[in-house]
Amino acid sequence: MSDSLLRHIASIGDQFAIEGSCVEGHEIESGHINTTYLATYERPNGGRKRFILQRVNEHVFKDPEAVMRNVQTVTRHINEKVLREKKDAGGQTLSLFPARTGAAWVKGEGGALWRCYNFIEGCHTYDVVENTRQAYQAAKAFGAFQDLVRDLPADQVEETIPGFHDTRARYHRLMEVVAADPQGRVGKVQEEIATIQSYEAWLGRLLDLRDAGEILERITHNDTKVNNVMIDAKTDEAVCVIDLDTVMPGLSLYDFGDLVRSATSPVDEDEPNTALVEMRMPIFEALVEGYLETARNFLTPLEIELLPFSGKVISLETGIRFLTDYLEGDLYFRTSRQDQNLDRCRTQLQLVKAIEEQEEQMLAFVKKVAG
Ligand code: ADP
Ligand code: GN1
Ligand code: MG
Repeated sequence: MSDSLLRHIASIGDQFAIEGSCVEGHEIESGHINTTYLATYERPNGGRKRFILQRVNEHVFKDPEAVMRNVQTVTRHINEKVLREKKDAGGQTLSLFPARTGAAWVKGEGGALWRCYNFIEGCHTYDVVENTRQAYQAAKAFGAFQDLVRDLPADQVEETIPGFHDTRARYHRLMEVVAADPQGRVGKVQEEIATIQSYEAWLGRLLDLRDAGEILERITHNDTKVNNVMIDAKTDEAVCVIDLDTVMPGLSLYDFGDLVRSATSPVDEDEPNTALVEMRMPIFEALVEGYLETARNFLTPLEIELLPFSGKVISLETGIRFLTDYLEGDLYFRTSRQDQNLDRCRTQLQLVKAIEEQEEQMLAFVKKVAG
């Protein structure tokens, strides 16, 4: 921890109504979007308390204040319900810690918008799921989360990223970027483009079903990557769903699908050796069991049947997004090395293939569990 980083973190944290002084701080780099610091404060009585300080990425979120209004609405709704119904997914809940002014966020240099959350103690987030219990717990927690927010009136939640899971629009955008080739990288990714094009027939299927009224839009999380749930380090129990910036109207299936995408592979999302990517069936089974435990009461039979497909479609969508960002010069997702977004794209396409190969067994399992 450098002195200048500590001073920087303290200069942000001190604007929140935290007692005492900032004695430790470091950056958490597991998310691809926001800037996240862990700050430890020493209280006047000598006790220590930890906080998360987070800068909303204003390149990704064009209206960061709308994001904050949503986060306020969602955290309040959940906290009230959990208190009233004692219906908590695991134990702790996420709350915004107020600024000294009483506001829910502070404005820093260059218009940066910072917020402060309670630190969820005793937990880890996993980029790669280690066992079926973690998978079961994560899916159960996201199902419970969907159940908690689905009664939020749609007019109380703003669309923080328009068309976020419009897979078809994501595809057309990729094709535009391929045509423009702003960084001269298209030559290197012909194979990936051809693979993506070969999937065009089914990539809009969930959207078509939504438009036909066959599957319903609800308020959903929309970023259910498995490292967006805090898992108890000792018991592997899911304690709290985090990363609420994209809670808005969406399809429950995109949430489940993103769990399949992010939890079933045994290697990191940016693994350069795609031969190591797999869709681990026992992890998928645990995801289905955990998710149905909390989501069965509101999912329709058609949605349940589409659970395996949802993993395939969001792996493709995410692959498309990584490739688009690679071709545009790595402007959206945080990268720490060259070709990282390309490697990320390739793992996603490998997952699509792995899911396609096992889709029948996946569906057979879903049918068995759903009865
Ligand atoms: P991003 O949008 O960049 O993904 P996240 O909100 O997911 O940002 O936060 C990034 C990481 O920071 C998470 O994966 C988690 O490890 C950690 N984190 C975020 N919020 C908390 C919290 N309230 N308590 C503990 N850790 C947190
Ligand atoms: C981003 O913020 P993070 O790292 O939890 C992204 C998701 C992608 C994911 C891919 C707001 O999630 O949509 O699926 O990266 N979040 C946003 O790893 O774009
Ligand atoms: Mg995150």
